[in-house]
Amino acid sequence: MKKKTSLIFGITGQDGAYLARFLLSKNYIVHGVKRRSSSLNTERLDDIYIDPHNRTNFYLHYGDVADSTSVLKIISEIKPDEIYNLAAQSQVRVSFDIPEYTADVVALGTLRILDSIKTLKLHKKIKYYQAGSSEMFGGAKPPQNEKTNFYPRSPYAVSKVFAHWITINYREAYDIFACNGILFNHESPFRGETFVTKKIVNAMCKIKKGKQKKLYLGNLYSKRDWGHSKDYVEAMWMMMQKKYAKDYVISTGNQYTIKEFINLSAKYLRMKITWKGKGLKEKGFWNNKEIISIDKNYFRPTEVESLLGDSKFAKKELKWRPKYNINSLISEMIEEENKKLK
Ligand code: NDP
Ligand code: GDR
Repeated sequence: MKKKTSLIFGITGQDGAYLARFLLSKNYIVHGVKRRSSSLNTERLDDIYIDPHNRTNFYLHYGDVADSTSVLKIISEIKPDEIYNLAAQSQVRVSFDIPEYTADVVALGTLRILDSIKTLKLHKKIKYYQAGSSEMFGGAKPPQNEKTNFYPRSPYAVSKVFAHWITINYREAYDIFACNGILFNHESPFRGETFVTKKIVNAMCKIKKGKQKKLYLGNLYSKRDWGHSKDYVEAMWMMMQKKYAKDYVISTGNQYTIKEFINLSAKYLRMKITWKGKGLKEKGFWNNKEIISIDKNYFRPTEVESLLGDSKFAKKELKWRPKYNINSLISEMIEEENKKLK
């Protein structure tokens, strides 16, 4: 049987790295788009990015979703069966500092890919996946599912709402198989170091080994529904195997505060944290040492307080089930970080 060809925008990120491995395991030919950067950004792909001269199933191309000529050129050359658009300036806090850039990449980047498919008349061949986010629900009351109204609370989330609706618009207007995954937070050892779970795990491991003194955080009381990236990239692929494109919420259905995430990580590391004080003065102690403090710079101008996904639709239609829970997620992140520290 002819191998399927996939093209991943955002292949160098957390999900891109897991999705590439997953698709290779399904016998796909995988193409990925990487940005030019002054230092290497392919660290998460190192073990699959072996000798480029002896490869027949994995290829990287320079490109940028802010540059429509590169998007059009890559799609017209590869003519993939499936496109996964994972490219984004994905840091919510940073989107308040660089709102225009965030909108360009997240909102218009999506449009550039969809419009290339249309312009190249590849709408009958290519299936398109859009990386939507629970951040689009923002201030909406939990639990959130496909029928919940969006209430985005950051330039990032507003841009993702545009991306969501332009995906539906191109599906309806030009008959493109284009689906939106509305994914709740998902983490892993590959998670970027500025996201809260990875920041906590890395710091706690280092503090335990005496390699770091303190961890500074923002809001400890927002609640998130955290899954594992490996489970979530499988859901992306499952959506793309359906006959008709639809939109699906992907989540675990369990939520924890940031403080609970710290306590669970500490428990796994056998560190007993004692909490004292309130608000900006709240502090975490271990062995009578102050190891956690609040820094108001990590707060957001508008916060998303409570995300809790209801993914019954995906469970029914896709038969998707997460394999990880919060404890196996945390233990894997800690084990991998400890290996690095050795
Ligand atoms: P990452 O931030 O780890 O990865 C983002 C990827 O996009 C990187 O490969 C990055 O490249 C690339 N990228 C950034 N800007 C551009 C650009 N202008 N042109 C081309 N590529 C670009 O995100 P995740 O892997 O965690 O998430 C994947 C997608 O899913 C994102 O769209 C994110 O918004 C969305 N999402 C993520 C969730 C999560 O919890 N992880 C939940 C819901 C949605 P580089 O490596 O060079 O920076
Ligand atoms: P989020 O993830 O904004 O949900 O977006 P992040 O891990 O950045 O924040 C989660 C919550 O933790 C609070 N928080 C802190 N966050 C960070 N980054 N750093 C801190 O020091 C800190 N202290 C407290 C935040 O205020 C927030 O409430 C992620 C990204 O992957 C998006 O791209 C994706 O769309 C959503 O998840 C679903």
